[in-house]
Amino acid sequence: MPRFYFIKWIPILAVACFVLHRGDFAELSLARAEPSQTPNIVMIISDDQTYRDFGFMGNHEIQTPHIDRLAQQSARYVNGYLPTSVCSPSLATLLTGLYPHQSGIHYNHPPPGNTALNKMASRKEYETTRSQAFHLIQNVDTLPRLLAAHGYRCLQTGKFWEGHYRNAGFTEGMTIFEPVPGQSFGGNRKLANGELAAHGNGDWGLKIGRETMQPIYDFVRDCKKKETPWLVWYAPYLPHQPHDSPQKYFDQYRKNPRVSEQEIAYYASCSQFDDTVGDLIRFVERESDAKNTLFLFVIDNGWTPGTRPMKPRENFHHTKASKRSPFDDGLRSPILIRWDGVTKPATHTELVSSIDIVPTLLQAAGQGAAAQKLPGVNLLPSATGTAALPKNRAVYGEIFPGDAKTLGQPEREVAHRWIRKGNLKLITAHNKNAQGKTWNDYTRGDVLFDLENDPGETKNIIHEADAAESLAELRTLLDAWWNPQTSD
Ligand SMILES: [Ca+2]
Repeated sequence: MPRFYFIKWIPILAVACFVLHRGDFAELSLARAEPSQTPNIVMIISDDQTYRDFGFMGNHEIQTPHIDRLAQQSARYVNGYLPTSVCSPSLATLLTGLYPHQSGIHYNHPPPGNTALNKMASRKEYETTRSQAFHLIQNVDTLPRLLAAHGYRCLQTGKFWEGHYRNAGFTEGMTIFEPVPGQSFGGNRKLANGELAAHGNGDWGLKIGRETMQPIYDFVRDCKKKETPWLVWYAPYLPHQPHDSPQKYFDQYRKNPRVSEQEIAYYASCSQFDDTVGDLIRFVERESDAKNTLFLFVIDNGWTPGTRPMKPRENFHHTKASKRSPFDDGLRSPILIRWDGVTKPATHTELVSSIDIVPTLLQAAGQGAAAQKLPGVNLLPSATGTAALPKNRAVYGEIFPGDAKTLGQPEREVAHRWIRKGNLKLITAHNKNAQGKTWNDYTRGDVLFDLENDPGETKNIIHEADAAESLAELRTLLDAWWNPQTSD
């Protein structure tokens, strides 16, 4: 090669090397910046815990160090709401991304209701009757069904009201709609002929957390070995009653004069639950790939201990204004999202809802088209710090009796609708009886609260003149969301 040729090529080679070099770096930085399209997902769902009852939410007496640590590492949505305040329909929203009136799953117990189900003569009759509602979950694009269609393995553990885990599209699970001999803390009903039936709230799945974490550990290890993305539904029957935690959890609170008798057993169960969350997260950090795992935390509904004791003596009734009610003690939950290297630890004070969780998780798993069909908002842009949430968003929900009289007619069953926008919350009353009472008599008619000045929701301002304009706006928004008109 003549010398001038070589000289001529030097700058070109140098530029090519530089470009290649830059390209290498670009590829590396791209690999760091672009999250996996198939992150593993852990859904951690507390059962019956009031939104305040965590260290990170301002309760200085309760001990929840592991959830506090998760919160510290997460995008923290501290003003989260649940569309409804009782187990089954709230969990159904976390499976379907739909409001109860949209999925049709607005009850704990399908027709003819809990009392009538428990009076049935045989397990066969009980199971046949309860099964008549399972088409509602079988015929919808649930989160696990959509993920499984894209190569995920999805494990159900704990609370699950939809019969066999396969009904909701899980590929593996613990709940099989069969009673559990000898299980004392839930899952069974004893029928008139002495047979046990699966109560419908999780049966074998309820062993998770209370007795063992092994099914999750085995599942995650196997998925890792086979390089399969996975989803874990961890919804233990905690801190749900019975508040029968091991003694060490009671001992944490017995000597604290600021913790009342009725709080001790409940707080003990909260701490027991918190320990299991710590075990689960540590396991994923140690044996799986925490960098490629999205942790999602939410409560299914609130539960505030009242002062009235129950049997056994550790148990107390909950306040009327918490579980099942249209009030904040039943309806609020912090929502936490931790995805290391993708989400940013930060506190978000805008209103969000558990209706946002399924679209957020679908988006994280690269299924944006499915996410966009749902009513919720994708929280990832705010969680990653790339876009703020709207400041003036309204959140919505609905309260139904625990027992459904009918399927497919939510307008005939709904007891309350509610909307919160800014500091104002409107609760409307529906399907009143002849005495003008709604189910459980939570409100007589519609009520409006200013949650900034009245967080306990005790002062109804619906007739105050200066609230009239806001009230009209809330009514318009609520009706545009869902107006439950009956045909008669
Ligand atoms: Ca619950």
